[in-house]
Amino acid sequence: MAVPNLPDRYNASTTFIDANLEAGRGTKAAILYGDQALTYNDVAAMVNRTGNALVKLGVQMEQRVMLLLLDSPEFVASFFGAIRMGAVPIPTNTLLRSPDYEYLINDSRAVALIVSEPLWANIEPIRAKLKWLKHVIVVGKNPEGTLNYADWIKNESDQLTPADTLRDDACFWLYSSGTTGFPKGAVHLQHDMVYCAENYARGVLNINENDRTFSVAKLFFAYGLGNGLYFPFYVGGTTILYPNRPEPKPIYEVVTKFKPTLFFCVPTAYAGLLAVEDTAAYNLSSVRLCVSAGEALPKALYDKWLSKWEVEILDGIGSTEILHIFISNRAKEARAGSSGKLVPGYEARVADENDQALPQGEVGNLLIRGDSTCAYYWNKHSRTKETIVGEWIRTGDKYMIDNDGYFWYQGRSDDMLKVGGIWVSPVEVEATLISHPSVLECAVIGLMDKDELIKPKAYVVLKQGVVPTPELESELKVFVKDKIAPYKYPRWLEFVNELPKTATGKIQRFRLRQAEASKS
Ligand code: 3UK
Repeated sequence: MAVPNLPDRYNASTTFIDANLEAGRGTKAAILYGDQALTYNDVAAMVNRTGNALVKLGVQMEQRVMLLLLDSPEFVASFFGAIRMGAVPIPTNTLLRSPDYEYLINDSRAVALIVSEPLWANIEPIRAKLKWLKHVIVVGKNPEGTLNYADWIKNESDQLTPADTLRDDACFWLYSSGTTGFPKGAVHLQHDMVYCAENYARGVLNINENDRTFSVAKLFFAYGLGNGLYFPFYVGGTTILYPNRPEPKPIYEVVTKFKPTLFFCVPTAYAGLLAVEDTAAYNLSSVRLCVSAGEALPKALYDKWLSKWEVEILDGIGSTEILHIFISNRAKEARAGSSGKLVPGYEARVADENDQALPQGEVGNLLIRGDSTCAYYWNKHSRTKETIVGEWIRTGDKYMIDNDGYFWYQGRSDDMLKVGGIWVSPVEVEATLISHPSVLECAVIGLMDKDELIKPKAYVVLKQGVVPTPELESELKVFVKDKIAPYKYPRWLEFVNELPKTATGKIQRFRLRQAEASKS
């Protein structure tokens, strides 16, 4: 096993909080957040106060606590505070819409929700429909019927003995979306974070206590949670947290001001950063390594970044189910356009449709074995069995391994799109478009933009008598943006007379993809 032996009785908060105090880092900065600097002592006290406040509310071991939080010290304290008292936090995407939250909160049966004030507006209209939710705690100004986070923890003790959890107990969940159906809650165990921190963060990035991390990907993503929280806390480093929308200029400003040594981003945001023309005021000289994940990093972006900022981007592939990156490029050995080589602690198999291993050099389905894989999907037995096969997990990705052991991404085996590093289901976008009174039918596929990054394109057949106009095109895009998470809207929309279909009437997205490919 590629991680330190953990005792049977183990609570993950001890590795990421207590160990830093024991190592004498109590007065060292753990979190930089605007003009605040929180030491490891401050963080430990806040974690324990939050844990004690949850105990006082009557939250029990194994019960879920939903976190709808911007990147902030409160996120950190809620996440580790819940783990410490034995509850199971669920960091949740802050970019979704009320119906999404209604599903997630009811599906998880969370008994408590900790929410940032600006996000409360998504919860208020559905509050009455949340069957199991007993307590709402708001970070910031709180409406009636909810608790105010700062007041809630103020008088609690800053000491809390960790709950008597086991190494293999549930620790936290992360929801992941699929092509059809609702998102699935991936149940991660107490030992998963330490596995990723040791094998990827230490093994590949060589992270150490002098590192300062800044993750453009937010903490609610599996990617951001490692980058911006449990990686730096594993080695007693410092994390820079930024609560706002990660637009290119503010990202550059944060990097210039707070001087991270490790910078984590997604390809779409690298493209956005490279599109900023005047960067004279910005300085990236503190950064020793840049990391990219979430979607494949095109070689052109790697090259442009290297020549502009003289620092490499290490592309690596991870997933919510495996928790973090399991194949990655290494410093000074990166092959642009590839995902790199296996991370220690993980094994890979490239197989055909019958799960038979393929000869090296052929394209097939990627399966991974490693001990950070989630135990199962909550309430979703068939989906669990389709995805997790004994010790192996199907990633849903197509890969080819070259002679030197580098892995080359070849696309998905389903129709799912990664847009700006976040899942978009074409089926959900299509269903939304069809709910517009002018639309008869439609199909959505992924198309490459000028940076070779995938964005959704919709083909729309209008109802009889409806005239296709540029105004209607804009109206339909806005319609989607208003109904579902805005990053899912089609960047291009083409009106067509008919869609390619099978004899049984199923829309053939692959024929649309082929038609687009033959255009270029
Ligand atoms: C795709 C990539 C090519 C691939 C993630 C780092 O993205 C993460 O998790 P998700 O569950 O998505 C997983 C899927 O995204 N993908 C991710 N990275 C790459 N494709 N090259 C890449 N470098 O389809 C994968 O199956 O949202 C990323 C760390 C933790 C993560 N959860």
